[in-house]
Amino acid sequence: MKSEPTKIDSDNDGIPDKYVERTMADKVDFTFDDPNPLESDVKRTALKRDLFKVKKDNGTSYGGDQGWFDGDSDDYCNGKVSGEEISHYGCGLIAMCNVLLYLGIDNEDYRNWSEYVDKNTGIISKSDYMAFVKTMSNYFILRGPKSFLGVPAEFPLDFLLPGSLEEGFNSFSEAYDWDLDSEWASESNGDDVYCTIKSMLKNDIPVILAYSADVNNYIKKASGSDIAKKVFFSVLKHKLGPVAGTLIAESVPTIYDATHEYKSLQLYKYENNIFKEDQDIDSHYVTVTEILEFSESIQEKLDCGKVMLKTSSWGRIVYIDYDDYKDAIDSFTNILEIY
Ligand SMILES: [Ca+2]
Ligand SMILES: [Ca+2]
Repeated sequence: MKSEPTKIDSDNDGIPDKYVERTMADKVDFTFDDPNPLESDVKRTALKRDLFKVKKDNGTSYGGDQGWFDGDSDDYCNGKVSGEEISHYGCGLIAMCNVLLYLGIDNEDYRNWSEYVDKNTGIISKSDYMAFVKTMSNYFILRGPKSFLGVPAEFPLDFLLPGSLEEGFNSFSEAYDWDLDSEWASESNGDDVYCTIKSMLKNDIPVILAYSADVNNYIKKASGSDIAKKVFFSVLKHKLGPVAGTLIAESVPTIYDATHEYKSLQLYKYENNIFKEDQDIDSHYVTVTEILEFSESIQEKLDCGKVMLKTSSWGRIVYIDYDDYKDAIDSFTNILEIY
């Protein structure tokens, strides 16, 4: 293969053979010369169509934004939760609404409600999006403290506190005959989780990704206390009987390594042709829409890791360096596999 002067991107990796600022600024993904014009430096695995946009008064957002619910006087979750609480803790619900609305764009079988994304434009209005969130909030049950709406849903003792996200999704799937199942992915193998994200995107299903540092730190602390043991024991005894209950309750404090401090996760934005640090998160759900794998020379140019996950968070595009995420995977920091 020879670099063709008439073709601006010989290897089709989104990086022009020779970048010309005057004519190409708005037309190419990366605004520099391709360091390897005949060899792909970017591998993308993306949804068939990009995530839908939500039309607001001033422009559009990338998926939904929990911030819209701040100051909203409506009640959510069967009247138990305020709009303000959705704005603080509603990221899991928003991520689920993003997935449900996306699935229904091209497949009417997955569209069992009145609000949906316009198939031609890939746009939904903000008022329709918010009405959809209100309806869905009644199906994704809150358990325990209200903040659990906004944090990863699987507990180490998940038979006591089943995660409402996968429960909600599975009950929809069953009610509407969708033939889809969901469960939280492997807790120990970052490579498996990566393959799962990839195969879901190839199957055109957005991925709900959860990250939790502060919940882990909290439980680590609480699980070592006498009160926590008493509570765990009494619940387990009630569920399982005294013998099995005691055995499991005793093992709870060992699930958490007392010396391990769970850290927050750095998010990145792509701006002026480089990845820059954005906010970092302690506990959050985002919607993954694309995987970007970069060659070494591109990682240097863009100042990023080998694998960057493109996600929707607060209605914006932000990226996660998968190497940062991979090491943190456990019961709370996990992805919702839908298959
Ligand atoms: Ca190229
Ligand atoms: Ca190239």
